[in-house]
Amino acid sequence: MANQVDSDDHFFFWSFDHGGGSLDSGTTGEEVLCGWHDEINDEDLADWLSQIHPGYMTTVHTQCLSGGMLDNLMPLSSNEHGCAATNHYESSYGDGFAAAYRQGLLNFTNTHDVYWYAYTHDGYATDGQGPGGTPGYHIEHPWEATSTNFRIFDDKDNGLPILEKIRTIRWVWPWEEIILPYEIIQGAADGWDPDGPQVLFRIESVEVGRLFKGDMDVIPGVTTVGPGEQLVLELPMAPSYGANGETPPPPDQVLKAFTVRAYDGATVSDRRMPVPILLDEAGQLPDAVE
Ligand SMILES: [Ca+2]
Ligand SMILES: [Ca+2]
Ligand SMILES: [Ca+2]
Ligand SMILES: [Ca+2]
Repeated sequence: MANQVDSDDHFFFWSFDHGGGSLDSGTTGEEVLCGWHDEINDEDLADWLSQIHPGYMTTVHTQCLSGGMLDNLMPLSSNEHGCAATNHYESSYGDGFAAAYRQGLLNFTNTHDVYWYAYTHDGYATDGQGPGGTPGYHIEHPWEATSTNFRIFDDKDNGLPILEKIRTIRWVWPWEEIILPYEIIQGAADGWDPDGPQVLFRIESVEVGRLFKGDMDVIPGVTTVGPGEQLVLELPMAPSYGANGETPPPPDQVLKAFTVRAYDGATVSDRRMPVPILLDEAGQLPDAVE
Protein backbone atom coordinates (compact mmCIF):
# COMPACT_ATOMS: atom_id res chain seq x y z
CA MET A 1 0.00 0.00 0.00
CA ALA A 2 2.89 2.35 0.74
CA ASN A 3 3.82 2.12 -2.95
CA GLN A 4 0.35 3.09 -4.12
CA VAL A 5 -0.71 5.84 -1.75
CA ASP A 6 0.92 9.18 -2.46
CA SER A 7 0.49 12.87 -2.00
CA ASP A 8 -2.73 13.30 -3.97
CA ASP A 9 -4.47 10.64 -1.89
CA HIS A 10 -6.51 10.86 1.27
CA PHE A 11 -5.95 7.82 3.48
CA PHE A 12 -8.63 6.81 5.98
CA PHE A 13 -7.97 4.15 8.63
CA TRP A 14 -10.87 2.85 10.67
CA SER A 15 -10.62 0.26 13.44
CA PHE A 16 -13.54 -1.30 15.25
CA ASP A 17 -14.12 -4.12 17.76
CA HIS A 18 -12.15 -5.46 19.42
CA GLY A 19 -9.22 -4.05 21.31
CA GLY A 20 -7.35 -5.52 24.26
CA GLY A 21 -4.91 -4.54 26.96
CA SER A 22 -4.71 -3.67 30.63
CA LEU A 23 -7.27 -1.65 32.57
CA ASP A 24 -4.47 -0.26 34.73
CA SER A 25 -3.83 3.40 33.94
CA GLY A 26 -0.11 2.98 34.61
CA THR A 27 0.40 0.27 32.00
CA THR A 28 1.29 1.42 28.50
CA GLY A 29 2.52 -0.28 25.35
CA GLU A 30 0.39 -3.40 25.96
CA GLU A 31 -2.56 -2.38 23.81
CA VAL A 32 -3.58 -4.52 20.85
CA LEU A 33 -6.08 -4.66 18.04
CA CYS A 34 -7.76 -8.09 18.05
CA GLY A 35 -8.01 -9.86 14.70
CA TRP A 36 -9.64 -13.18 13.85
CA HIS A 37 -6.47 -15.14 14.53
CA ASP A 38 -3.77 -12.67 15.54
CA GLU A 39 -3.39 -9.53 17.50
CA ILE A 40 -1.71 -6.38 16.20
CA ASN A 41 0.17 -4.46 18.82
CA ASP A 42 0.33 -0.70 19.02
CA GLU A 43 3.95 -0.41 17.92
CA ASP A 44 3.48 -2.55 14.82
CA LEU A 45 0.41 -0.62 13.74
CA ALA A 46 2.25 2.68 14.18
CA ASP A 47 5.19 1.31 12.20
CA TRP A 48 2.96 0.18 9.32
CA LEU A 49 1.03 3.43 9.18
CA SER A 50 4.25 5.45 9.24
CA GLN A 51 5.27 3.81 5.94
CA ILE A 52 2.28 5.31 4.15
CA HIS A 53 2.70 8.88 2.96
CA PRO A 54 -0.62 10.21 1.74
CA GLY A 55 -1.53 13.85 1.23
CA TYR A 56 -3.86 13.49 4.21
CA MET A 57 -4.26 10.74 6.76
CA THR A 58 -7.18 10.27 9.12
CA THR A 59 -7.18 7.48 11.71
CA VAL A 60 -10.22 6.59 13.80
CA HIS A 61 -9.96 4.03 16.60
CA THR A 62 -13.22 2.98 18.22
CA GLN A 63 -12.39 -0.28 20.05
CA CYS A 64 -11.61 -0.83 23.74
CA LEU A 65 -8.35 0.80 24.91
CA SER A 66 -8.21 2.56 21.54
CA GLY A 67 -6.38 5.54 23.01
CA GLY A 68 -3.43 3.20 23.44
CA MET A 69 -3.26 2.64 19.68
CA LEU A 70 -3.59 6.36 18.96
CA ASP A 71 -0.86 7.46 21.39
CA ASN A 72 1.78 5.60 19.36
CA LEU A 73 0.97 7.70 16.28
CA MET A 74 1.79 10.97 18.02
CA PRO A 75 2.95 13.59 17.39
CA LEU A 76 0.86 14.05 14.28
CA SER A 77 1.77 16.31 11.36
CA SER A 78 -0.49 19.06 10.08
CA ASN A 79 -1.86 16.69 7.40
CA GLU A 80 -2.75 13.99 9.92
CA HIS A 81 -5.65 13.62 12.30
CA GLY A 82 -6.34 10.84 14.74
CA CYS A 83 -9.04 10.22 17.32
CA ALA A 84 -10.04 7.43 19.68
CA ALA A 85 -13.15 6.44 21.58
CA THR A 86 -11.32 5.85 24.85
CA ASN A 87 -8.15 6.43 26.80
CA HIS A 88 -5.59 3.62 26.96
CA TYR A 89 -7.05 1.88 30.03
CA GLU A 90 -10.80 1.69 29.53
CA SER A 91 -13.40 -0.15 27.49
CA SER A 92 -15.49 1.36 24.76
CA TYR A 93 -19.19 0.67 25.03
CA GLY A 94 -21.46 -0.56 22.27
CA ASP A 95 -20.99 1.49 19.15
CA GLY A 96 -21.34 4.78 21.03
CA PHE A 97 -18.40 6.59 19.48
CA ALA A 98 -18.30 4.57 16.25
CA ALA A 99 -21.95 5.20 15.39
CA ALA A 100 -21.66 8.86 16.30
CA TYR A 101 -18.60 9.19 14.05
CA ARG A 102 -20.43 7.55 11.14
CA GLN A 103 -23.31 9.95 11.69
CA GLY A 104 -20.82 12.81 11.77
CA LEU A 105 -19.55 11.81 8.35
CA LEU A 106 -23.02 12.38 6.94
CA ASN A 107 -23.07 15.92 8.32
CA PHE A 108 -19.49 17.17 8.01
CA THR A 109 -16.50 16.75 5.72
CA ASN A 110 -13.57 17.76 7.94
CA THR A 111 -11.61 15.89 10.60
CA HIS A 112 -12.12 18.02 13.70
CA ASP A 113 -15.75 18.74 12.81
CA VAL A 114 -16.59 15.04 12.51
CA TYR A 115 -14.67 14.21 15.68
CA TRP A 116 -16.49 16.93 17.58
CA TYR A 117 -19.84 15.70 16.33
CA ALA A 118 -18.92 12.17 17.43
CA TYR A 119 -17.75 13.31 20.86
CA THR A 120 -20.87 15.36 21.49
CA HIS A 121 -23.19 12.58 20.24
CA ASP A 122 -21.53 9.63 21.98
CA GLY A 123 -23.96 8.66 24.75
CA TYR A 124 -21.14 7.21 26.84
CA ALA A 125 -18.97 10.33 26.68
CA THR A 126 -20.43 11.92 29.80
CA ASP A 127 -17.26 12.61 31.75
CA GLY A 128 -15.28 14.87 29.42
CA GLN A 129 -12.63 14.12 26.84
CA GLY A 130 -9.53 11.95 27.20
CA PRO A 131 -6.78 10.98 26.96
CA GLY A 132 -7.06 10.84 30.79
CA GLY A 133 -10.21 10.41 32.85
CA THR A 134 -11.59 8.07 35.47
CA PRO A 135 -12.89 4.75 34.14
CA GLY A 136 -16.44 3.76 35.00
CA TYR A 137 -19.23 1.52 33.83
CA HIS A 138 -20.73 2.89 30.60
CA ILE A 139 -18.30 5.81 30.60
CA GLU A 140 -15.68 6.49 27.93
CA HIS A 141 -13.37 9.40 27.20
CA PRO A 142 -13.04 10.12 23.46
CA TRP A 143 -10.19 12.37 22.38
CA GLU A 144 -8.40 13.69 19.34
CA ALA A 145 -4.64 13.89 19.00
CA THR A 146 -4.82 17.27 17.21
CA SER A 147 -7.61 19.66 16.29
CA THR A 148 -6.52 20.09 12.68
CA ASN A 149 -9.51 20.35 10.41
CA PHE A 150 -8.93 19.15 6.83
CA ARG A 151 -11.12 17.23 4.42
CA ILE A 152 -11.21 13.56 5.37
CA PHE A 153 -11.97 12.38 1.85
CA ASP A 154 -10.92 13.87 -1.44
CA ASP A 155 -13.47 16.11 -3.11
CA LYS A 156 -15.14 13.72 -5.54
CA ASP A 157 -16.42 16.67 -7.57
CA ASN A 158 -12.87 17.77 -8.34
CA GLY A 159 -11.14 15.74 -11.05
CA LEU A 160 -7.40 15.21 -10.69
CA PRO A 161 -5.28 17.37 -12.96
CA ILE A 162 -3.47 15.47 -15.71
CA LEU A 163 0.18 15.70 -16.71
CA GLU A 164 1.03 13.72 -19.84
CA LYS A 165 4.32 15.07 -21.05
CA ILE A 166 6.84 17.90 -20.76
CA ARG A 167 8.85 18.68 -23.87
CA THR A 168 12.47 19.76 -23.60
CA ILE A 169 13.09 23.45 -22.99
CA ARG A 170 16.22 24.82 -24.63
CA TRP A 171 18.42 27.26 -22.77
CA VAL A 172 21.39 28.90 -24.44
CA TRP A 173 24.58 29.88 -22.59
CA PRO A 174 25.12 31.37 -20.08
CA TRP A 175 23.31 28.93 -17.89
CA GLU A 176 24.46 29.77 -14.38
CA GLU A 177 20.98 31.05 -13.84
CA ILE A 178 18.14 29.57 -15.82
CA ILE A 179 14.95 31.59 -15.69
CA LEU A 180 11.76 29.63 -16.19
CA PRO A 181 8.54 31.63 -16.26
CA TYR A 182 5.39 29.60 -15.67
CA GLU A 183 4.32 30.34 -19.23
CA ILE A 184 7.42 28.60 -20.62
CA ILE A 185 6.86 25.45 -18.54
CA GLN A 186 3.17 25.49 -19.31
CA GLY A 187 3.91 25.85 -23.02
CA ALA A 188 6.22 22.85 -22.94
CA ALA A 189 3.80 20.69 -20.98
CA ASP A 190 0.79 18.68 -21.97
CA GLY A 191 -1.04 19.32 -18.75
CA TRP A 192 -4.66 20.18 -18.07
CA ASP A 193 -7.44 19.97 -15.55
CA PRO A 194 -10.68 18.19 -16.54
CA ASP A 195 -12.78 20.68 -14.61
CA GLY A 196 -10.71 23.86 -14.49
CA PRO A 197 -9.32 26.46 -16.88
CA GLN A 198 -5.60 25.72 -16.42
CA VAL A 199 -3.08 23.92 -14.27
CA LEU A 200 -0.28 25.27 -12.15
CA PHE A 201 2.78 23.21 -11.30
CA ARG A 202 3.93 22.02 -7.91
CA ILE A 203 7.64 21.29 -7.54
CA GLU A 204 8.13 17.78 -6.15
CA SER A 205 11.91 17.46 -5.98
CA VAL A 206 15.11 19.33 -6.82
CA GLU A 207 17.78 17.01 -8.20
CA VAL A 208 20.53 19.41 -9.34
CA GLY A 209 21.43 22.90 -8.20
CA ARG A 210 19.20 25.25 -6.27
CA LEU A 211 15.72 26.26 -7.33
CA PHE A 212 14.18 29.55 -6.33
CA LYS A 213 10.83 31.21 -6.63
CA GLY A 214 11.50 34.91 -6.10
CA ASP A 215 14.07 35.10 -3.28
CA MET A 216 12.87 31.93 -1.63
CA ASP A 217 14.20 28.42 -1.96
CA VAL A 218 11.57 26.15 -3.45
CA ILE A 219 10.10 23.74 -0.91
CA PRO A 220 9.49 20.36 -2.58
CA GLY A 221 5.89 19.22 -2.28
CA VAL A 222 4.76 22.72 -1.30
CA THR A 223 5.91 25.46 -3.69
CA THR A 224 3.75 26.02 -6.77
CA VAL A 225 4.31 28.18 -9.83
CA GLY A 226 1.45 29.85 -11.69
CA PRO A 227 0.73 32.64 -14.19
CA GLY A 228 3.03 35.63 -13.81
CA GLU A 229 5.44 33.71 -11.58
CA GLN A 230 8.81 32.24 -12.43
CA LEU A 231 11.37 29.78 -11.16
CA VAL A 232 15.09 30.42 -11.20
CA LEU A 233 17.45 27.46 -11.35
CA GLU A 234 21.00 28.10 -10.15
CA LEU A 235 23.39 25.47 -11.40
CA PRO A 236 26.54 24.42 -9.54
CA MET A 237 28.83 26.78 -11.49
CA ALA A 238 26.91 29.83 -10.28
CA PRO A 239 29.08 32.13 -8.11
CA SER A 240 26.83 31.70 -5.09
CA TYR A 241 27.76 28.04 -4.93
CA GLY A 242 31.31 28.63 -3.79
CA ALA A 243 33.27 25.45 -3.23
CA ASN A 244 30.55 23.05 -2.22
CA GLY A 245 31.91 20.29 -4.37
CA GLU A 246 29.04 19.98 -6.82
CA THR A 247 30.10 19.31 -10.36
CA PRO A 248 28.77 21.61 -13.07
CA PRO A 249 26.52 19.81 -15.57
CA PRO A 250 28.13 19.22 -18.96
CA PRO A 251 26.91 21.26 -21.95
CA ASP A 252 24.76 20.01 -24.82
CA GLN A 253 22.92 17.61 -22.59
CA VAL A 254 19.41 17.42 -21.33
CA LEU A 255 19.36 18.30 -17.67
CA LYS A 256 16.58 17.00 -15.44
CA ALA A 257 17.11 19.30 -12.51
CA PHE A 258 13.69 19.17 -10.90
CA THR A 259 10.34 17.38 -11.08
CA VAL A 260 6.81 18.74 -11.02
CA ARG A 261 3.20 17.63 -10.88
CA ALA A 262 0.25 19.51 -12.30
CA TYR A 263 -1.73 21.32 -9.59
CA ASP A 264 -5.31 22.56 -9.83
CA GLY A 265 -5.41 24.61 -6.64
CA ALA A 266 -6.64 21.68 -4.55
CA THR A 267 -4.82 18.55 -5.61
CA VAL A 268 -2.06 17.31 -7.90
CA SER A 269 -1.70 14.92 -10.83
CA ASP A 270 -0.82 11.30 -10.17
CA ARG A 271 2.16 11.60 -12.49
CA ARG A 272 5.24 13.57 -11.67
CA MET A 273 7.88 14.24 -14.26
CA PRO A 274 11.09 16.17 -14.76
CA VAL A 275 11.22 19.47 -16.61
CA PRO A 276 13.94 18.66 -19.18
CA ILE A 277 16.25 21.54 -20.04
CA LEU A 278 18.74 21.33 -22.88
CA LEU A 279 21.91 23.22 -22.04
CA ASP A 280 22.81 24.50 -25.49
CA GLU A 281 26.35 25.85 -25.34
CA ALA A 282 26.63 27.33 -28.81
CA GLY A 283 23.01 28.07 -29.50
CA GLN A 284 23.32 25.98 -32.63
CA LEU A 285 21.61 22.76 -31.74
CA PRO A 286 18.61 21.83 -33.85
CA ASP A 287 15.35 23.39 -32.77
CA ALA A 288 13.22 20.29 -32.79
CA VAL A 289 14.13 18.38 -29.68
CA GLU A 290 11.72 16.05 -28.06
CA1 LIG B 1 -2.28 8.96 -6.09
CA1 LIG C 1 -2.66 0.76 28.45
CA1 LIG D 1 0.20 2.61 23.17
CA1 LIG E 1 -9.55 19.58 -10.89
